[in-house]
Amino acid sequence: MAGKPKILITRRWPERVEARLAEDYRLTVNRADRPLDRAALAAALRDFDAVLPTVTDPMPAEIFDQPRLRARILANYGVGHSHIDIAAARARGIVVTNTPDVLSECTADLAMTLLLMAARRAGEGERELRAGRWAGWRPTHMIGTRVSGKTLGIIGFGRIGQAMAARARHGFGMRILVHNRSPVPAAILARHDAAEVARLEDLLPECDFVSLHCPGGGANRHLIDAGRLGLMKPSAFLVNTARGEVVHERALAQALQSGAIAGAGLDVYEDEPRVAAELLAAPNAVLLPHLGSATRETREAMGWRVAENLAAFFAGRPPRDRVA
Ligand code: 8YV
Repeated sequence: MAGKPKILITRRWPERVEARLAEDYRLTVNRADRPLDRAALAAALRDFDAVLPTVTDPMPAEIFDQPRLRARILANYGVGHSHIDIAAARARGIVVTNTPDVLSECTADLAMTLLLMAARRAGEGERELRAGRWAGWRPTHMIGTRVSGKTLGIIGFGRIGQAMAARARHGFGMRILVHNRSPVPAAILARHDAAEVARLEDLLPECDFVSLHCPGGGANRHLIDAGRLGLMKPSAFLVNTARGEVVHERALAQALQSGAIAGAGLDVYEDEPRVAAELLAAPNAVLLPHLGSATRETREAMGWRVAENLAAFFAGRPPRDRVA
């Protein structure tokens, strides 16, 4: 038993994955399932061979600034890793892995859910009905926006962006425009009849819907700000299932309020789980609590993917999903 690596899961995980990890490692689980504070995360880096964090565990550079660290790997549960200062981890010789692929389909499903809900005013309609305010059918009641055949701009054309394009193009006959930090191979664009637009400023005015699928973190912080929201059509909708920091939240709330854009569907926020009062007050915003990957199948698959990365690392092989 003493020979097995000591690992920490910072939140509760699907039961079957926890059970398996408990067989293979000396496992500690944060059974309270509340976010660990800075001191607890710093202690985890001193006390465990592997820490398995999530989006609720901010790990800035300072947390690695301790004389003696035991952790050799941060096997992140999730594809996004902007909560971890990768450079600081690397500088201390700590490997970082993530869980790509297994959550692409479900996250794209949720982005499409938000797009449809915002366009068809599904949140507003449900709130009206549940409040007993529905006065019955009429030709002018709660008129929304047609989705089929419209133009969708996808910002960030990685795995999730492509899964979104597949749904929009082949399910809804949408025209797909793409903006990506590096050129997208022609074969991938061809699969979705997608056209690449080099400048965001040229893409935004063309779109009826804009969906964000780029990474979070410093480089993309406030990528969508007041200026860029101003380039969108007043009839257009913004969907964000990427990271809250990609959108300037206050500017978005203002754009929703002034009618600079027609609506938004959000799954992620700048300061989760806090949601700005201005967004809560906006009837044309559909707001979900970071549910992108929240299906039984995907959350288990994410766990198995972490387990695979850990097994490789402790066997001395390169983990499949190494990001640092
Ligand atoms: C998770 C996600 O909910 O993987 C991601 O990047 O946003 C979601 O799948 C969460 O971030 C896991 O840490």
